[in-house]
Amino acid sequence: MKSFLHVQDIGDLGRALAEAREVKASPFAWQHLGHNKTIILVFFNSSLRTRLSSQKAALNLGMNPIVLNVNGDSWKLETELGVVMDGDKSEHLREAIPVIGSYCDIIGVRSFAQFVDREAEYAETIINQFVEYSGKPVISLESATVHPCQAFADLITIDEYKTKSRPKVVLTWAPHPRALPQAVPNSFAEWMNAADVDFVITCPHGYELAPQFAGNARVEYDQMKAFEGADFIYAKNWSSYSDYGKILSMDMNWTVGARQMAVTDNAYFMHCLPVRRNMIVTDEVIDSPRSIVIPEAANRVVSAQVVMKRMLESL
Ligand code: AN0
Ligand code: CP
Repeated sequence: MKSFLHVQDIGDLGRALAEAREVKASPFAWQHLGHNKTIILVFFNSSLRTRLSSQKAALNLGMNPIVLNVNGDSWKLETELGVVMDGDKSEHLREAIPVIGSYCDIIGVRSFAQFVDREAEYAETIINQFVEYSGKPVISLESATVHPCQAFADLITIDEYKTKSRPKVVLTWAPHPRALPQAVPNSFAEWMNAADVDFVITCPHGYELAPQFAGNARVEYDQMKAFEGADFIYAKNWSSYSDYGKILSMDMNWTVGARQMAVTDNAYFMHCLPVRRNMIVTDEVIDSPRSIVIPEAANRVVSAQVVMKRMLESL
């Protein structure tokens, strides 16, 4: 695997889930693969789960992880080509990427959307420069439009908890005070569309995801209707794709609470975290026995480990 951004990069989902179960049952069985191998994790943005789970996955595989916090530890990096570098950025990605590549065997990159240029961000220009100029396999740790390690962990979690062969999975928008990227819902939609689930997206008008991610998923603008009979509720805020990066609603009726959960089929509640309580979800729902946000986060080690294992096997 040369890069991990999209669901197609992992190949057959049944096989990937079987491998996830093996990795989870025997996390240290592939320590030889990572012997004398190094992964560099480059963070342009904050993280708790991705940073720790990626390092843990690398350690489980016997690999040495190195974390670089751009904007904190390193020179500020220029990402635009052709600019006169007379500002606060001391180094360009064109040099930084091959240098990073020369120190490691795999690279992970976190680089959020900044809502400046939709076309450039949806072309994934930053992470694609890593793919092009590093010569090493590259993992998206949430790039401008996707968060595949999260979506894979979400699929693993749904596979573990489902009690029906084809569960109903609902992705619901929920309010948030700051403009957030579309990466998490984009990837979740992409992966659910590829999985054997009955997938519904519910959001206010104007929050429709980009067509390449929404695919043929059913879109329901009435949240209560969408929740009827659901087996999994996946909450997330995102900003508008059509009115790029804008907050169009702060309607607290969309906050997931007991009222909406009551019309589901005793659904499990999921969220990628970090979550703002009583904005996205009420305390009552996230603290209920049907909330699986912690095992979901724990599965981030498993998804990252399967991806790194595949990359090490193909070095
Ligand atoms: C980020 C986002 O919504 O993309 C990261 C989620 C994994 N969330 C925040 O910035 C709060
Ligand atoms: N879910 C997730 O990616 O969390 P972090 O932003 O803390 O890494």
